[in-house]
Amino acid sequence: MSLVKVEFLEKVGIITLNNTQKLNALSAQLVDDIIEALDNFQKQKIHIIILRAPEGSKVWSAGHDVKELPSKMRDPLSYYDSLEVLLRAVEEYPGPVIAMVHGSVYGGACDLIMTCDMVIADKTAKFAMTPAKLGVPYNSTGILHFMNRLPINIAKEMFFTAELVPADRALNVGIINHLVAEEELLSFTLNLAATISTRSMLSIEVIKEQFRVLSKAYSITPSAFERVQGMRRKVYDSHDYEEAITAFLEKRPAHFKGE
Ligand code: YZS
Repeated sequence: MSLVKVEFLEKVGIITLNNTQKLNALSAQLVDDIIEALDNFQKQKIHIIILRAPEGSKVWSAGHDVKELPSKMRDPLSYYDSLEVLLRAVEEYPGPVIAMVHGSVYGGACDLIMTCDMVIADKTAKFAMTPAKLGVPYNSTGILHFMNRLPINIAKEMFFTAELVPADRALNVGIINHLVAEEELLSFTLNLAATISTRSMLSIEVIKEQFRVLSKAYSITPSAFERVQGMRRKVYDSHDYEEAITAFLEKRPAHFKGE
């Protein structure tokens, strides 16, 4: 059974993450289902996508499925990890992908909404970037997603504190494009999509690709890349990573030792 609900409404493809029992944690199966929905919309030449959770969900998505994170000694966020595959599919979709957010958004799901082209939210929306809570060495492409969207001090605060940023602050710092009343969330998002749909999709497709390519136009030396990977490896080989994942599964706070 698919973990997403797929609709076509007013020229827009709507993908609803629909595994609320697991708080829409981004498991490999949920990611596969989102990607299949995107592929089908692309084949039907549907240019604008809305990504949402079921109406009234307290949690939009709890982030990466922690139960699917590898145990110690393996990179938890390598190139082919399901979250990474999903983020690339959203970035490469040949038209705008709009995140419509009601409820809280954690970790990898926060990276997902940063990767979407726009974010529309209501006052229940909250956003937390959680790797430092789970002892995860976040990957450099993920850091770049935040650097490209937010002032660096704000991005660092999110990563360092792992605290939820409430909707009004998220609007002020630029995480979300528009903060709208709960009852207007869908109509506002559909109106925005309707405006975009009157414009040239040929033009929009290449502009999105230009933003993608130019926002990644950083070069680093091989030794800098290898040094960062080496530092990340120390983290995913550490006691702290193992302890944080175990603590999550045992539903208790993690005790970090810094090693
Ligand atoms: O006990 P059961 O089996 O019913 O399962 C519980 C939770 O274990 C499960 N669950 C998750 N399972 C896998 N991956 C998750 N991310 C996840 N989150 C929750 O869902 C069932 C219901 O959860 P409860 O905790 O009982 O629900 P509640 O008391 O309402 O609390 C909801 C929140 C969202 C506050 C709580 O579940 C929570 O803090 N979840 C973890 C949120 C989080 O930190 N996500 C980040 C995951 N990491 C990443 O995305 C990146 C890799 S990173 O770490 O780098 O940011």
